[in-house]
Amino acid sequence: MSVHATDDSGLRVDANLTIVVGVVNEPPRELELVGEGVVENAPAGTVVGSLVAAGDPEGDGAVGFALVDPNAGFALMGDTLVTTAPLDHEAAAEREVALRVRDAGGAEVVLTVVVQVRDRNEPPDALTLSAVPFAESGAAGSEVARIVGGADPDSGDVARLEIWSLVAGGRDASAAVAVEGQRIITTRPFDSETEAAPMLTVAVVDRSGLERVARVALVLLPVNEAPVALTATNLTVTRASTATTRSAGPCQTSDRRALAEPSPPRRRRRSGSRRPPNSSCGGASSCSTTATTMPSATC
Ligand SMILES: [Ca+2]
Ligand SMILES: [Ca+2]
Ligand SMILES: [Ca+2]
Ligand SMILES: [Ca+2]
Repeated sequence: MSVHATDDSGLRVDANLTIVVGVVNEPPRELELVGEGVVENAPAGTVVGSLVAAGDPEGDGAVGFALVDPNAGFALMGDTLVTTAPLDHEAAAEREVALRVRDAGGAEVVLTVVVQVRDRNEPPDALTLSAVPFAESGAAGSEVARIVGGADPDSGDVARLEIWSLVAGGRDASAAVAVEGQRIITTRPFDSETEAAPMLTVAVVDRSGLERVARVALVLLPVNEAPVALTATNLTVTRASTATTRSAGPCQTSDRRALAEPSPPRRRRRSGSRRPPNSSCGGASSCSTTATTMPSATC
């Protein structure tokens, strides 16, 4: 390099300068992660890829890597990057990992690689059912259970809710309940005498068929109900004052009269006298009937 200097009177002097550029070791300028990333939810220790440094001016390459944050979900095995915990694609589809890269001359630089966390279909979230007590004979639309959870974690996937059964096991399409938002409601009245302790099974199923199942015992409250019409067959009526009972044969007129009217006080019979039969029941104190509806049936 040539330089010159000139004073106020115009005198000038020229000189040649030589600049010597010293050699300084520089670290690599690039870092690549060779691999296909990792599938979400893969177990700890899954290999993510291999680290390859490049762009070192001296061409001496990298001799060591170190994680800037050793608690970021990754670990190093030599120049191989592995996971230390399952990763979630929906939480972060890409993860940046900062590494300290050192060359053979000891020059260091911090460079970053990007880990691709690949998606996979996952089942719906856990499903919880809580029973809501409801009265028998109530109108359709009564709430019997409430749903919590069951959302699908995958983007664009919507799990559908299905009623599987009102009894333990199996899939009963004839269930007398339906889904209304986060509620399970009746589609008809229930009867506590014939449907005591119904067990409800509900599932959420995603588009690929992955499912979560929940069960709950419904709380059906009995209601005091009016008596229903009484029908009797082969009814036997026994007069308390006698010990014998007949169970066969239709009632005769005299039987009805005897049962409908109070018996007169008994007179003392003379010794040796005999009471004649006074009815077609042969004097029996009881009879049977195959009819009909109480209380019109008097025998
Ligand atoms: Ca270097
Ligand atoms: Ca996920
Ligand atoms: Ca997923
Ligand atoms: Ca899914």
